[in-house]
Amino acid sequence: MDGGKNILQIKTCFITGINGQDGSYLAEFLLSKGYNVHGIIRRSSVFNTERIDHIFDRLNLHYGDMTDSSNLNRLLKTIQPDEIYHLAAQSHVKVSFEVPEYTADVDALGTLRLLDAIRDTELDTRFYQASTSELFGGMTKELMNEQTPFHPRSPYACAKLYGYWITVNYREAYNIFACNGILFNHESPRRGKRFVTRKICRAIANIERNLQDKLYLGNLNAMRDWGYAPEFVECMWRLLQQKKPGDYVIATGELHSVREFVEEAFSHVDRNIEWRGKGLSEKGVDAGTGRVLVEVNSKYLRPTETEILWGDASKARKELGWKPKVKFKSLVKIMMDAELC
Ligand code: NAP
Ligand code: G4F
Repeated sequence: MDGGKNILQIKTCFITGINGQDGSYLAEFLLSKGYNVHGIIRRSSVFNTERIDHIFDRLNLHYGDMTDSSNLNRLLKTIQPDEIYHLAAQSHVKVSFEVPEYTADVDALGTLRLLDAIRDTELDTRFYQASTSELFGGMTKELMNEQTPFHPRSPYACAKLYGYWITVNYREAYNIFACNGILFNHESPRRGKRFVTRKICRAIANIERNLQDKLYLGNLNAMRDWGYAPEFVECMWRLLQQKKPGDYVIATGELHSVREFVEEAFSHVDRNIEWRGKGLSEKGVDAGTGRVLVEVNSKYLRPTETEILWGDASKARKELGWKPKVKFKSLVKIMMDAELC
């Protein structure tokens, strides 16, 4: 209150990766909360703002790159954000085996660059780091929580491990309000087309329209705890509204295999998939017609695989009051409906 008048405090946030799956949902969410939303996009030879075009006029977009410290320093000095959501990353695990050095530069050093820009500018801000369940490595079938030891199984996960610890270190060393959200897989109709859930749903819609013959996949037995991205980004915000900074696992607690995702997704076009053969020769066949719809292709296998990721988000439920509503079956329905419309 000031002289009997209410002062409306408009918060400013800065989102890296704003045009990605999560960035686009988070920007929508923060706009709905009345935030002044800033974000960086990269210059590209084609338009790359498809996911945020519907809110484009309400955003403050700047060119930026996680490999460019002077750019990040300048932006923080100018924008003076109250909250920073660091989502930008080379986020594809398989691709990280092909561009390991670049992945480390963007995902590991990029996080350091941003934290160090906060330190340099002495900004009183709150920092969210997009950490990942990939840190756990998923070699055993167990529920993973904040105490589960890390065992990263890809250059991506190793880079994110650095991002996790440098966030903890800057919190401890410089008293920065910095938090890690350890998010398990979360999907949506805006998911990148090369991630397995979107790839499956798109392929099925293409098959139904006679635009594609079959779907080629890698490891059908990998298991994931798949959640719904719009629900997960709300957690990012909740994390930064806490009294004290901390690290939180965010997950649904429901575990399914890639194979089950395929079966569930095909059921939306009334096809029942039967599996025949083993290993690289395994095929998914339409039980009604005998047509082969799914084949395994070794080019989608990874040199080291994260077999099982299954999260226990009890801490988030207790401290953030967060509980996911969209589980596996509804998630597949949302994604299939979006592809088929
Ligand atoms: P995404 O759709 O792949 O988005 C990644 C974003 O990062 C894009 O906006 C991309 O911009 C940007 N980016 C990439 N390299 C950059 C660079 N050098 N400089 C600036 N921006 C750059 O990923 P997402 O699914 O939204 O995930 C968001 C974050 O959460 C990522 O850090 C990811 O690793 C992490 N995460 C995701 C999940 C999940 O299941 N989705 C789970 C755990 C953690 P361009 O369009 O220009 O490439
Ligand atoms: O959809 P994916 O590529 O996601 P992955 O590797 O789990 O990584 C995603 O989630 C992480 C959180 O756990 C994020 F940190 C990361 O940024 C990203 O968002 O693959 C899921 C599983 C893997 O085991 C993969 O080997 O599906 C298996 N898979 C089988 N066939 C395939 C395919 N993955 C892809 N992308 N393409 C396939 O053809």
